[in-house]
Amino acid sequence: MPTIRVIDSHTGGEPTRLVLDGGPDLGEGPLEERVRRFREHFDAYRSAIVNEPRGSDTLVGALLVKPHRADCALGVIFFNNVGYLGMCGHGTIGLIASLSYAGDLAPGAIKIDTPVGAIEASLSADGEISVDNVVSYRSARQLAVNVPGIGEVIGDVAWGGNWFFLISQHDQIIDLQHVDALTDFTWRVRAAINAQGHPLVDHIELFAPSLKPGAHSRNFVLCPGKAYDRSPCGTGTSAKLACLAADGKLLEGDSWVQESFIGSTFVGRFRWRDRAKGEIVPTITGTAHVTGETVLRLDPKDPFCWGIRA
Ligand code: PYC
Repeated sequence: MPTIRVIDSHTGGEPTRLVLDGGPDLGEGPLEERVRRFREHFDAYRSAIVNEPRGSDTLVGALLVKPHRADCALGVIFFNNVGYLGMCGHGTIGLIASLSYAGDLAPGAIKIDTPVGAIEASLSADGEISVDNVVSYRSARQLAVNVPGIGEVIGDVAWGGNWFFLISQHDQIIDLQHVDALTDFTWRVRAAINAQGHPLVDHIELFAPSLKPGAHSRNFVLCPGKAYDRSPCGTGTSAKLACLAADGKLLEGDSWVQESFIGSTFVGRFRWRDRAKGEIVPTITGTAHVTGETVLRLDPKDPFCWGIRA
């Protein structure tokens, strides 16, 4: 019977399932090509690994692959309940914590290939993990989106390894009691911004002041498969840093402490890559905890062997 060996972890509450063996063989070539192969020929593996009954809507999968870029030591492709991610910040922190747990990684820095560019992760002796993410930038400032049933919503469009619409002006209450209302609001906003000429925006991010000492902001991030990110979202925080940098609200090297919807935090910093173009290299710092080591069984007699798919 085919099996898949995984290590599970969570980063600030958001789970990652790292596939060590038994995943699909995507061959060689640039990782953006291998993602296409994954989607077109092996998508059932994605569903088997992260969807119910083995997983859940919040789970992000990480497939370890051989890197294509010569300066990278390993490659990774992230996926979720509905598809594939360009990059994943919490997932990279989970990947590093899991490799360290497995005895495959010592403290230090490692360059990692992803479908959207090379990143660098550093593991410190105390378990803290920092990720120098792909170049991030804002592509639209204060864009007005007409959302049916809600009205005009204003936000910024930014890239942080995935595309985000970032909204600070809203009347939503960002706490756990309001999760249904927040999901409904952000899901409608996503449909409207997609319809309004931004089809690639698949993460919607709301911000509010944080009550946590030391934190600069609290967020709610709706992911493409309609689950909210339990972590502060590494790529979402990168997109936020790009907006703050462009607005002159955060200086190069200064810290931005982003609190998640459930109270976990990432520390974000940036350095300019090209100030004139508003391009930054964000660094996201956090920690992850290993929650399990599992061998998934692909039982051909199981009617839900390949996961429950919409
Ligand atoms: O941390 O970048 C992130 C992320 C994306 C989706 C879920 N988490």
